[in-house]
Amino acid sequence: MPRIPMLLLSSCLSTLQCPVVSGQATNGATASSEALYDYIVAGAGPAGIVVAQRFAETGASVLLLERGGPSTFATGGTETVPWNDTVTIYDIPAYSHQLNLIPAADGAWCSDIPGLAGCILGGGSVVNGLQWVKPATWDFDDFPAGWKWDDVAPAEARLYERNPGTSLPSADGRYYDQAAYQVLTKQLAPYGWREVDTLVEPDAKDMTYFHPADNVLGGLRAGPVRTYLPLAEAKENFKLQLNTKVIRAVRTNATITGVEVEDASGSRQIIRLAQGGKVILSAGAMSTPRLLFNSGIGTTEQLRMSRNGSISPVGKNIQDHPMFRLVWNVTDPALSNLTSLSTAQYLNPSAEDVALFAQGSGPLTQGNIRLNLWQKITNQDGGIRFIEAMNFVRANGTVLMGATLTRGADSRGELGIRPNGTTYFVRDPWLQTAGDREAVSTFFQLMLDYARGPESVLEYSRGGHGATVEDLWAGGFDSARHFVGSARLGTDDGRKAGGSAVVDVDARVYGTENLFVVDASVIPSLPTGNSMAITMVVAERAAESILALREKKKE
Ligand SMILES: Cc1cc2nc3c(=O)[nH]c(=O)nc-3n(C[C@H](O)[C@H](O)[C@H](O)COP(=O)(O)OP(=O)(O)OC[C@H]3O[C@@H](n4cnc5c(N)ncnc54)[C@H](O)[C@@H]3O)c2cc1C
Ligand SMILES: *[C@@H]1O[C@H](CO)[C@@H](O)[C@H](O)[C@H]1NC(C)=O
Ligand SMILES: *[C@@H]1O[C@H](CO)[C@@H](O)[C@H](O)[C@H]1NC(C)=O
Ligand SMILES: *[C@@H]1O[C@H](CO)[C@@H](O)[C@H](O)[C@H]1NC(C)=O
Ligand SMILES: *[C@@H]1O[C@H](CO)[C@@H](O)[C@H](O)[C@H]1NC(C)=O
Ligand SMILES: *[C@@H]1O[C@H](CO)[C@@H](O)[C@H](O)[C@H]1NC(C)=O
Ligand SMILES: *[C@@H]1O[C@H](CO)[C@@H](O)[C@H](O)[C@H]1NC(C)=O
Ligand SMILES: CC(=O)N[C@H]1CO[C@H](CO)[C@@H](O)[C@@H]1O
Repeated sequence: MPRIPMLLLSSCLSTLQCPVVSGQATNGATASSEALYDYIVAGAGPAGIVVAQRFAETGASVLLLERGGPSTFATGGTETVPWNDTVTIYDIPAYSHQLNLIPAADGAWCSDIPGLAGCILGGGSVVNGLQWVKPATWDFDDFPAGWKWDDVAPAEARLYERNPGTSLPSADGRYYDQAAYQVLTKQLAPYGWREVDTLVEPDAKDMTYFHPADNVLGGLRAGPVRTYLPLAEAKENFKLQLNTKVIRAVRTNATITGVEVEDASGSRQIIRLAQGGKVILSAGAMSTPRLLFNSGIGTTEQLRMSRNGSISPVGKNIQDHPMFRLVWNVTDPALSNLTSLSTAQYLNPSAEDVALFAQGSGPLTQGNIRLNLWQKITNQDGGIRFIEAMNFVRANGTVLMGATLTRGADSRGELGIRPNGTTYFVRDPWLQTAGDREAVSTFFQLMLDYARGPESVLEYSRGGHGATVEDLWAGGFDSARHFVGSARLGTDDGRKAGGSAVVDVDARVYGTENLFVVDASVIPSLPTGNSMAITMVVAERAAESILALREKKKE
């Protein structure tokens, strides 16, 4: 392999090669690695792993860079549990919603963004709630031609072939710990709701409920770390490098020549692309914008224009599902003996549950959500929005309903970068519009009406049957951690007046030759459900486009 001379960046050769943002910007990258890559992918989350694997299977040389360390046992993760030394806390489905309570997982979260995301091999896919929600066909309506439902269907099929998800995670065919399911099915029974298998009918999202589909395979957490990464690692032309933080794409005008990275000791290096190579940013919706800003691409406010950046509406369109945690008390004495395992019982499981787990069965093989429900809300002005509620039990005799406002929500936030390199909300993305608040209130009223119905088995925990919509609002809301849109994909080039897109239909950053974004950032509007599956569909579809560019060039 040819040796590349050391690159000294102590002085900028031209303004356009200079890093833009202070704090994260370089002033001391000294060495350059000797290898040259066809593809450098920044971030090994759901999107980054999928695109890197698809590139690697063509025989191209691929470097996948991840700032975090290993996660699952198979990847070298060391956070095993006392009762099984071949599984880590990330492997166990029942730990998915408890990870924030497990100190050993503290290092898994990103520390430099305004919300929760995983900064560990697998990104969100190893720390998330395991909800495997296949996108609805209309979730692609706001994408441009080439990305509509019919266009992405083959990409989806490829994804589900490897990573199908399951509505029945326990191998023995039983559902465990079903208190929330039993209570809610009874509560909904009088009102015409329909039980569906969401994996079979992903478009059934109005007055439907179901056992959630979990991202579980063989009793363990599934996802790209298990279903894609091993395929890539089997190829000699693929390299995964952990504990390596990408700082920026190194560019000369429109051409990217490599990336600047920082290792765990803080030392910096330039890794170079081969001739015709491409850099893919897959750092997630709250971190990819940092990489763009640092590469001189963003809004004037974020770039402090004196540095001659390229103007682009990076961060402008960030969106998320707001989530309300509503606690309902069970009032029906016939249901009062329903109990649910506590967090302590999951973390220190019984010998029986440990033995079941070893067989791929039992409560430890399930995620924590017990029943999902969807409702379509039509506002006074005709606007349509969806509500998804994820239900489980945190205390006996109660149901915790995580009600989230999803597709149709039209609030938009803006993500910026601070001088020290952390990203923050210039404007937060939740419930900024009257229409979004109206839809939430309508859903609250419906649940209160049900609670006051003759056959009700629930009442709101604060205020009981006298509770009002205002009482439900009073509990506040939180992020559902489903961030999208901070580098949206579209044909309306954001460098031009009125344009909003950061990347074109090939996921290429406008104004660059060979810089791409492939992750939840490019999704133009909120999906109807949780964002992991649609992000992986987008990655499969983007890999197709990016590989086709190479073919086009050959011709
Ligand atoms: C707590 C939580 C619960 C969730 N629950 C669900 C759920 O149940 N179902 C669902 O569908 N979705 C859920 N989500 C959302 C889902 O996980 C995300 O939509 C999805 O992971 C987004 O994938 P991504 O590839 O865009 O980015 P990410 O998953 O954020 O991956 C980005 C990767 O890039 C790495 N990275 C970041 N910056 C750099 C850098 N500078 N250099 C190198 N590497 C870098 C990160 O470490 C990470 O590995 C949840 C998210 C969280 C945080
Ligand atoms: C970059 O662009 C500037 C301005 O258009 C031009 O003068 C310069 O030659 C370009 N640099 C390279 C290396 O192409
Ligand atoms: C709960 O009570 C019902 C009768 O009301 C009974 O049929 C059922 O077995 C009880 N369940 C448990 C777990 O005790
Ligand atoms: C519910 O009650 C059962 C039986 O008393 C107990 O084992 C369990 O820990 C309780 N669950 C919660 C969530 O408190
Ligand atoms: C640990 O979990 C794995 C994976 O489910 C299983 O194969 C193994 O038998 C378990 N070991 C023990 C000691 O339970
Ligand atoms: C970055 O700056 C913000 C705002 O000044 C501060 O709150 C935050 O703690 C800083 N973070 C780091 C990692 O320095
Ligand atoms: C609901 O249950 C909780 C805990 O048992 C209790 O504190 C609260 O008062 C109950 N709410 C109502 C309205 O009865
Ligand atoms: C095209 C452009 O914006 N050029 C600017 C680059 O930065 C210098 C100095 O900061 C300005 O003088 C140029 O106008």
